[in-house]
Amino acid sequence: MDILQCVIDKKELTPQELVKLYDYDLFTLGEVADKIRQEKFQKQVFFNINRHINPSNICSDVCKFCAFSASRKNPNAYEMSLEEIMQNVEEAHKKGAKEVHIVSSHSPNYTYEWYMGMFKEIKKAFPSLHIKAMTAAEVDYFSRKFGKSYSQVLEDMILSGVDSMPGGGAEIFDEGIRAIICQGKVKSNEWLEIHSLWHKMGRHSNATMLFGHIEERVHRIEHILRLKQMQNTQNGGGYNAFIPLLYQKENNYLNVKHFPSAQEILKTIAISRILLDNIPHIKAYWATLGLNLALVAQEFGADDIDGTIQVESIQSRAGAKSANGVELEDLVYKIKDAGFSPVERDSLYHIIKVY
Ligand code: V47
Repeated sequence: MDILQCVIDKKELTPQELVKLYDYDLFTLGEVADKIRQEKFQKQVFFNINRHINPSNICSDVCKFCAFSASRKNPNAYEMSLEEIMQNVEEAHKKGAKEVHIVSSHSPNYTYEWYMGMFKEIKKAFPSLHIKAMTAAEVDYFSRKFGKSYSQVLEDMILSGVDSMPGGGAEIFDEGIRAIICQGKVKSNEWLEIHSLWHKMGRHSNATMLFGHIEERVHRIEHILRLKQMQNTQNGGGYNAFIPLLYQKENNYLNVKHFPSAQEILKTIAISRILLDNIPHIKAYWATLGLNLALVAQEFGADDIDGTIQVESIQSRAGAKSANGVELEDLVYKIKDAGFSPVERDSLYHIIKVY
């Protein structure tokens, strides 16, 4: 059976059948993925001017892949005050950021009111700034810690000024793998439920997949299929982008010795584009891939690269070269040099400027 042709013909296949997509050579997969990408977005590469803010790294959870958490291998514990966070936001705004991406550890110290109050302060001071904040893992943590339903937490986020949700905390949905790499964290069903509730409230989010650690190819396929299925349901339709996050192996407890090859990485991105015909954008997150591979990924189905970031603390602690973000000028230059058209977008993919 020609599995790739079956997928193109929109035939329903099992994960065990779909995993055979990896047996095709990279260029065959790339050609199909690129055709879909070009039909949707031609030669555009989307990015935004954004700033990542991580209020604290003191974490109640024990995810083995994490090098950011001060409760694991990071000796530099910190906790930002509201004043410090506001200084960060102001600086970002001055540098042209249209979005702040706020994700924290599961801090045992911040109160619910303090956290929601932080969003309110940001929105009050910078009403035009898009707040992308709170992964589903954080929503689940808040719900358990403060005895509130998911809906209550999500409603409070909206009332406090959160505009959209990032895709973090999804890791890999397979519960067997989750039990090894992130026991105690939000379960896959709950992760999906939280995003579904958020979409039902008329809001958008992204979805990530952490790959290249101890998971198998079939787990990636299953992960992608569960997102595809949810996006198809009545409450779905709210995912803007799928983001395959390449695992970074330093300074953590997972003890993965090897990085996947560029071929395996690009095949994973191409397969994501081919299978996820109902999620508009595939983001090649440059902080995990490196800027050059993220640009090559644009020829294999990806159409987005994330943004300037300014400060990056999660992946860089685990070995990525992304600690200081990337200058807008360099990003634009590299996208053009790769033969693409750099398109600055807002957080919901409205075009702001074509460079
Ligand atoms: O969920 C943690 C990942 C994620 C490692 O929605 C690691 O636009 C690689 O979700 N190697 C948080 N990854 C970041 C995230 C994100 C990033 C950029 C854009 C968006 C978006 C979302 O970081 C976590 C976890 O999967 N992570 N440790 C590591 N060692």
